[in-house]
Amino acid sequence: MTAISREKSLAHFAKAQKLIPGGVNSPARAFGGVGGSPLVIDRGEGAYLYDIDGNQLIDFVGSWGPHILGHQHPAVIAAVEAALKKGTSFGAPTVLETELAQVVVDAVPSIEKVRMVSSGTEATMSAIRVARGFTGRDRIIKFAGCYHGHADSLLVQAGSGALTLGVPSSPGVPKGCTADTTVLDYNNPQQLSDTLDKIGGEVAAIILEPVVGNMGCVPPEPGFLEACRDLCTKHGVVLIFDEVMTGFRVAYGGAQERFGVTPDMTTLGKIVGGGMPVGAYGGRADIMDMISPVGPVYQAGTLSGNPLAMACGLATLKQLRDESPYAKLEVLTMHLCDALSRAAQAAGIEHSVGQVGSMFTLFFNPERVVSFTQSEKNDTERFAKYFWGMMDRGVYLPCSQFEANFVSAAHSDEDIKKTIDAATEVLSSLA
Ligand code: HOZ
Repeated sequence: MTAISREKSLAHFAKAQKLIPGGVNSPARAFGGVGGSPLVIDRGEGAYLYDIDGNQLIDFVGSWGPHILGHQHPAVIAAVEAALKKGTSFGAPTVLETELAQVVVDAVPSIEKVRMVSSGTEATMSAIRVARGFTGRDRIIKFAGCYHGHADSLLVQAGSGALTLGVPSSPGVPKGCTADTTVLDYNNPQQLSDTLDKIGGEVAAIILEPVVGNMGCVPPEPGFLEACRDLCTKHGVVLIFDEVMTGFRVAYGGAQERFGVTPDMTTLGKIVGGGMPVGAYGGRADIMDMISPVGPVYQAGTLSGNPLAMACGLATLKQLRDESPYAKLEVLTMHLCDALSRAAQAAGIEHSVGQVGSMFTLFFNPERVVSFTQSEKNDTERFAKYFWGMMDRGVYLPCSQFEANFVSAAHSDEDIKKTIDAATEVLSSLA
């Protein structure tokens, strides 16, 4: 086995660092959690990425979630090409945005009306504003290790890049912006119940990732989502599922379909845009009708509902609806996770695996990770060695122990076999 060549990536990234803070437009991709510098990507095709040095890599990042169909799915490319020929942006209603809204409403149990925005951050930020407007209350509850984008009020004990880089609560966020944010432990219904008994009357919304993807893949414990639902109903609190990562991923209708728990509002991103910059938030019609111009809560955006982005998202969702790759993805991912676990066990490496559908994380942690408390025990040094070992064998993983891996419908049995062989070799070398 020889390490992949990285000369061109290294040279280009050195230039990028002089022009862009840290050389990246989003810190999670800076390789800060594993050391070294990122590969610079030239293109994606199906299950593979190709970097500017010409390396082919089996991709388990999928642009951090959107590419459930793999890169450049022909139906998606054709739809975007057709939209492109009509113009790139109008700042006016189009048929495409209503078509995508209809597909989303049909798919996601909680969504009766939906508003398109341009990112997951915008979706969560706006959903919180609407929940506050609807309830007339200010306080929100989030859970440690969940990441809901970088809006001020939500950047408190946040997961993803913030956790990887050790700044889960960011400087630059005024105290006033987080004074109304209460942070609790994920998967702890008793703590949530006790808290709401004390302050329930002040709380506008509880926001959570129904399966956490941003401290690695952490599933909800049985009963946790149901408890969130019941307690929100009891205290008149708006329950928001942040399904930016899980929407159209863990089931076509998201985690709420998979677990049978319906929130009041849902935020979407990633797959809903098929790889274009799209976020969306939706929910009960009486809550969504708080939004301007029907109601008084203001939210707007020049590129919201952008026709190229709508075409891309619409083609992706139609493909998922009509082909339904979910059962196959589940089997493939379970097979991969079982094999990774067996390889780690054979090498005597303490580990646990979190998996829901085609999202998973191999944790270098002796404990099952159910909340932020256990995730702090991850052996991040061992993860970094694993990451680079896999990279040198042509497998591209998320560059942080605190992120989820994604399997796509483009991954073949052969890709999964190659990944298992690579992992078996790397893990035995880390014993
Ligand atoms: N929030 C994304 C992962 N959890 C990171 C996006 C990026 O860096 O591209």
